[in-house]
Amino acid sequence: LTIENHLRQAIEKGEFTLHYQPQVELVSGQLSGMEALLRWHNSELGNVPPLEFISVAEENGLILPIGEWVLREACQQATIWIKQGLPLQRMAVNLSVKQLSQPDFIETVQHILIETGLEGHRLELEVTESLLESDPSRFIETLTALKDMNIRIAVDDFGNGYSNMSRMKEMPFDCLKIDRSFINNIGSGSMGRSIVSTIIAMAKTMEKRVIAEGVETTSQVDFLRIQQCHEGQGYLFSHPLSSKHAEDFLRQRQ
Ligand code: G
Ligand code: G
Ligand code: MN
Ligand code: NA
Repeated sequence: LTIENHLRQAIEKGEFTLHYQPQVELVSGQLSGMEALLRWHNSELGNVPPLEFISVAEENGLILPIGEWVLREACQQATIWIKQGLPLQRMAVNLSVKQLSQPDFIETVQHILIETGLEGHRLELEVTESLLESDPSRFIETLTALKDMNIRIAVDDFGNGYSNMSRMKEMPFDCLKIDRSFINNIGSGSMGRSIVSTIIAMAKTMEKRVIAEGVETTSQVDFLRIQQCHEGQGYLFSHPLSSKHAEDFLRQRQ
């Protein structure tokens, strides 16, 4: 069987799980949220990394049911943790541009929030910068409708793709996630640092929150704090965790 055939059956066979990676406020050290990350284990293929199967799923349309499964599962889990009084402010979920392009996407999200009992302000949706490449205006309506539901919108992998200030300004984003390749270069010279501080300054000019991805060292955190980056995510704080380990992590922070 090809990866595609296995992927078709993966939801009904219960082969997907979510892992959760903590996001931390850099000044207070408090947990701000968790990002849900999709994991696929198939008995024949073993663990297949998202980078390998998400592009396949985007090509054959399976990203729609898979993405819906992810959103429902992440919202359900967030509701459970919040009801238990655990200190989770927000759950972040990755979206494919394909999902956002569906005419019924807003209805789907509304339905899942009602079904799972999660309040809109507890949800953050991550879209990639590639959204801005073709015709970003066609997404403004959808993003605005999400904002009207108090959902936060984050631009993932920021800095990697095409973006310009004027287009960015028109888009109703709340938050920029600086791609980890830039964070990785903080320690390798003044050029790497000045790129990061420029991205942060640009985000602040646009009045967006900034999250640094792929934070691995304390010296990176020190630099990011001085630059007044709001939040960080990365192995320094925690690897992505299974739901059980994520729950333990939340309990320790209670
Ligand atoms: O840990 P990691 O290997 O999970 O993630 C690799 C890539 O897969 C990241 O770019 C991440 O955004 C993407 N990814 C992880 N989970 C999901 C998901 O549920 N939906 C989409 N569209 N992308 C995801
Ligand atoms: O594109 P997105 O931000 O959704 O991707 C998240 C990916 O980054 C996941 O594959 C996750 O496992 C990975 N990741 C998270 N923290 C770190 C880190 O500190 N270093 C590295 N190298 N990868 C990380
Ligand atoms: Mn992401
Ligand atoms: Na990213």
